[in-house]
Amino acid sequence: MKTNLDRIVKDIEELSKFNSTPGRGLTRFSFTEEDRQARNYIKRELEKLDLYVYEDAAGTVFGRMKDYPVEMPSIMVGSHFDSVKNGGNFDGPAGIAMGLEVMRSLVENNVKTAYPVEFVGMIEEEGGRFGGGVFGSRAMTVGVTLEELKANCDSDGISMAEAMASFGLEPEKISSAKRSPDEIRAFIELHIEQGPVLEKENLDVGLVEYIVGIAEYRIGIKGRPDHAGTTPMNLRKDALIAASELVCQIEELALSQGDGTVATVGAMDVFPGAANIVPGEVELTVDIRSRNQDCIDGVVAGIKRSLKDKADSRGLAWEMRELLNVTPVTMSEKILNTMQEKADEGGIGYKKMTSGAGHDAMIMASMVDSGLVFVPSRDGRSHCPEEWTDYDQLQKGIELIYHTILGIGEV
Ligand code: HGY
Ligand code: MN
Ligand code: MN
Ligand code: MN
Repeated sequence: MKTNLDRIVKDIEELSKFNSTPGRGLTRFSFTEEDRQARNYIKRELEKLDLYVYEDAAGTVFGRMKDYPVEMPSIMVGSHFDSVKNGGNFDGPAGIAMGLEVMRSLVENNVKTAYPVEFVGMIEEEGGRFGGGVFGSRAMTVGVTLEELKANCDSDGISMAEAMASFGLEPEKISSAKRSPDEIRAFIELHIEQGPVLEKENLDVGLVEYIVGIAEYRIGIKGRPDHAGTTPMNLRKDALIAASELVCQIEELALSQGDGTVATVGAMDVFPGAANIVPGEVELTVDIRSRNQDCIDGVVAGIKRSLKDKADSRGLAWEMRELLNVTPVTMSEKILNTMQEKADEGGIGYKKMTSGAGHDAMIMASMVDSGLVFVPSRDGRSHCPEEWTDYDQLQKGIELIYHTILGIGEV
């Protein structure tokens, strides 16, 4: 083993302390005190290695090897360090621990890689606070606009731009986070599988070939709040009835598409939200995923038809705001082949997989050669306090990426 298990354990355990819901899973939202504590831990670890440590305008943390020409593209390794609400300790931090431990091991073993290796720790991948997600990677690749930062608000109505400014960032400079493809030689992420396959098949790692496309929307349905006792049923403009019919139709739309298409209404708010008031307004989210873009488009079109029918028949208004729209992605074959080679050499059991979860790697893959390694999730659980990966399994994934990086120079 070239990596150090104790340091990997310490990274996960230290990062799990920066949590706004102790005892009720891990919650670490972007641009909060918990974010600050986590990023300071990460920066301290990077600074021990004499790396060039910096942040971009999106708040992504980088740690780049110094002794290479500045214009040389880097091999980026890492993941995200924000979390969902009441989530687990490994979704994101497993990849952060990988990035830190790979940097430590390369520096410690005085390895001269063909390209400078650069740690990357991103934020707001989950979209847990502002919706959408994969923010750090989008800022680096397709770019994010100041308008988006002003439009996306958290549940307290604070916009991303305001949160970033009070966090000490400069949202008006967000376009400076955009990189050109020739600055990055490759991006490699390690992530927990968040599913049951590797554990069931007793495999060490998953080598991700494809990542599903994701379309995420916030839908608003506007009717009219009325007295629950005096308003006859046929005169109501009840937004919740329409929303409830829509939720059932979304399930049918997903089932009708095939190709493993899934759709989820994960959140719904009813306004004013009192027992004796006819619901005047409903806000709901819908998250649609498939490895086939036509299927995603089919569900979206079906939702719009259904909303239009309801609006016409019930006298309601509606709007559908896109939060995220990423097409299905194929990971770099060159990197996948190198991973396979190194896994075979290291006696690491693997299978090629499609990811049903979204990751920063799917955004980076739209611009540069990208690879994604999964490590097993106990009982396939994730986005919950039960989320767990055995540390020796995590270390095997990290070892594989360490050796893959050595191989990329030859790719
Ligand atoms: O939603 C996802 O798939 C990822 O966990 N952000
Ligand atoms: Mn994640
Ligand atoms: Mn997640
Ligand atoms: Mn991810």
